[in-house]
Amino acid sequence: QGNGGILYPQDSEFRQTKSLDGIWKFRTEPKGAQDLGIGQSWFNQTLEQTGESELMAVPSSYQDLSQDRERMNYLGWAWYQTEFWVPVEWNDFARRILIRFGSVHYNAMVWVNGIKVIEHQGGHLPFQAELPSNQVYFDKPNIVTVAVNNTLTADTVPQGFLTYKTGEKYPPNHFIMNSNFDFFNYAGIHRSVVLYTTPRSYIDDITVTTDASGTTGSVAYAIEVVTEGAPTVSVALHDKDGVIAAQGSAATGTLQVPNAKLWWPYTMVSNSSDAGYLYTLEVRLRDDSSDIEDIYRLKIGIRSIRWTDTSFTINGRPFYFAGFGRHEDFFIRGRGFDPVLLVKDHNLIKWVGANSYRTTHYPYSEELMDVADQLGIVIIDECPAVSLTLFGPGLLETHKNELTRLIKRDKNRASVVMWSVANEPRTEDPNSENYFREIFQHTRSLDASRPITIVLDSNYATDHAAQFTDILSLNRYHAWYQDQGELEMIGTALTAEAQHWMDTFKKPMIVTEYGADTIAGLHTSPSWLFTEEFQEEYMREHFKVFDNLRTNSSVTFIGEMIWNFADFMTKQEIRRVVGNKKGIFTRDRQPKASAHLLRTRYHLLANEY
Ligand code: BDP
Repeated sequence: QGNGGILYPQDSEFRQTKSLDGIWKFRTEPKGAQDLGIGQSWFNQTLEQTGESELMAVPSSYQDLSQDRERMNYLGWAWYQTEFWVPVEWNDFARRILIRFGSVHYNAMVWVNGIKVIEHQGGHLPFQAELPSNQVYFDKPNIVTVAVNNTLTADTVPQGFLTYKTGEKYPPNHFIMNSNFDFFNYAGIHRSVVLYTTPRSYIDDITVTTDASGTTGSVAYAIEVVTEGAPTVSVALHDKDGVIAAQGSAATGTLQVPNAKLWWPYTMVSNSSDAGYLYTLEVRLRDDSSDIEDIYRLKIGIRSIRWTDTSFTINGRPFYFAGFGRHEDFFIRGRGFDPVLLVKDHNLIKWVGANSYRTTHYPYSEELMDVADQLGIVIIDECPAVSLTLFGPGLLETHKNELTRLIKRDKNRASVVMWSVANEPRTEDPNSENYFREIFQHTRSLDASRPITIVLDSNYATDHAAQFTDILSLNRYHAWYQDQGELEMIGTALTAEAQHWMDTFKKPMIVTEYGADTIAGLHTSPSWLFTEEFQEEYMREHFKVFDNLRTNSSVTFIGEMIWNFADFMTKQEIRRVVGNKKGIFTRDRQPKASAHLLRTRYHLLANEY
């Protein structure tokens, strides 16, 4: 983990991909018999031979597909299995065969034909293993078995805490997993599984940092290759028409692009075809020890990001975030990747006129990030460190590793303009100070080209982490969690607070969350908590404050993101009626009255910036 590149698999002259998505076999373990499958070597048998097997879709979360109530609360290893053929032409010593998982939540072990090929920890980032050609069959089906464990601990991100409930009111061995985050702990093989090949001498990683000054763009690049002989690397930057805009003939260098077509957020250009302009960086590798060649084509946007204590600009123009917090969440598939939902969501985002979102509270799929790049939507890219508490050394190590891998995956994306290292950690705890000092240092050492933020719900006077941030990101629920229903206090509270944070830390500020649970179709007049009328009035009060802050010269206020884009699933608790209802869209993506209100505002804002 953390070593080697994790480029997205692609087909090219010298590379091939084969999807393993589809209907797999599946089973869980009997309650209280943890680790039964590993003990009985289920990876050496078919799941039918273990005595139980049901159908499971890949990718998908496994919870919502079953009629078994226990499945929703299941904790422990869940077993997946399928068969696949490897094309006989892949049986070639000049080729590597890999199996790659877009994401599996949370711990995973993978066996191919009974041999363990990888173990992996972490729910939202890709991982892969090479399959040695003497371990795969070319003349009969291969069997892949994946064991997935959704148990979180004090050292995982996010954290979870197993709690055994004992005493006469509980049955024997009664335990649950507590967590501080507000979304359902969906688990399973959440993103696509791909078998793919590369040449044996191959392009392992590409790092690109772009800049723009006037009409000239620059693309600094570094190519990492793994070769047997001496490598020759060359790069060519093609525009959308395939015309070569610049070329380089070394593994590292900087390409100058005169009259570059810059990557712009779609709200900042009048012609939508100018939004999200992507070049293709074609990287070629030749290995002189053989005839081996490799080619990888990476889509990149050329743009500049600059920030100071009083500004944030894209391509030299001030950018104001008008966006959302979101979730990868939908009926039945849970957190499983769904291209249908991806397209619908981005059509809704554009319909509302939002220019940005934060990948609350974990890295989203690579397919989704491609769409953001392509449409010109701005992303604050968040690591899965949500609601951290108890800042121990094990947690720090996991957290740093997740950041390393997130940045490795998303570093080349034009859409990503900021890293968010955590959401609502308990930063009133003095131990959080050294912890986040190290987290910020680590993140800066990996990428100095983007600002780094931490999303806080703390108090400016007792917070220990805001001092390290480039941009202040605040989550606030005035008149909702505190002072419930007292809409008239939003203006005074938020204005005073913004001023305090600004005076103390002197950084640009975004309100990254504010919101009110709203049951679609529930109406009262006058407004009352949970009604559509209340959500609208609550938003209007915030808009007034945001507009004052935007024009207040003593505060650099650079954005507002409503919580949430759509209703989403949470754990069971009495403050959540089948999930969190703060969406401006319902979970099935229909607008509440608030969506129309936000649409008017975001379109007006787009005219201003
Ligand atoms: C914030 C969290 C978010 C929750 C939201 C809420 O960042 O994950 O869903 O509150 O309570 O504290 O609706």
